[in-house]
Amino acid sequence: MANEFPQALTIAGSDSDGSAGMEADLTTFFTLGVHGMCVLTAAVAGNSYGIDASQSMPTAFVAQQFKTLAADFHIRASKTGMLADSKLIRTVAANVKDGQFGPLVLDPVIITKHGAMLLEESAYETLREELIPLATVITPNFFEAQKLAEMEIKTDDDTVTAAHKLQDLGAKNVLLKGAHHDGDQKEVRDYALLEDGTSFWLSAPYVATDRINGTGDTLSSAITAEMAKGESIADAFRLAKQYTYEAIADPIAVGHKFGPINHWAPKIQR
Ligand code: PXL
Repeated sequence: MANEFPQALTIAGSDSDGSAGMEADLTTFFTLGVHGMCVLTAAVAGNSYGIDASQSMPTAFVAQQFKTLAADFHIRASKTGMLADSKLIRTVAANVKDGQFGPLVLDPVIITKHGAMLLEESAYETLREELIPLATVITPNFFEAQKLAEMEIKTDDDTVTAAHKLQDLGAKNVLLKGAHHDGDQKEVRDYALLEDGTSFWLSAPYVATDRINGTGDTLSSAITAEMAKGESIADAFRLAKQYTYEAIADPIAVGHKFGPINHWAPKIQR
């Protein structure tokens, strides 16, 4: 039997509570009908209160995971999550640069919603120089976009400018996720800037809930899964935004504080 079933890869850290990181990525791939594979970069000891400890994988082992997967599978799209430090970023860049794992969705994970650092500050430059130029898609949140574009984002115009700066750094398509910190907020708006210069805003209702761990991982994984199934980038953005909104809107009770989103909730069309 040929190797044609849609296969996607996450290059990410494991989060022991299953709400974020690699676990959220693989759950998203699975529920969207894509076989998920993983290159483990790091692992964190986390629960719904926060992250207590974190450990990076040796770069030689990370490189071996890529090699072993490449020897067998037909991976149609891949994504990155937690990359921890410059050494790991360089290892990942060296292994994805010839495109054998399909187009790359770069989720430039820097910090958790609750303030735990998942990327050393000294590695921002490495991310900018080595990985952003390899990205077919980059999905920064509001905070990450400000760091990587080196500017403040206060208005829609600032958002558009930051997205263009990220494109100038080499990312072909940008989905810049809007802020969601205002209790009176009605919607969360993300800005999409495509390779051909066209752009559009994506909006979903704001849901006031603490159960949003893994939201960014899920959005970037859903984009990756849709690309692995052959959707266009614009459609992958739209489908992923809808999937993520539905997973937030119907929360499940897991843990005492900041829970996971609900990957069973989305009504999936295949
Ligand atoms: O959601 C960002 C994220 C990514 N990767 C890992 C994480 C988290 C957040 O907790 O633990 C491993």
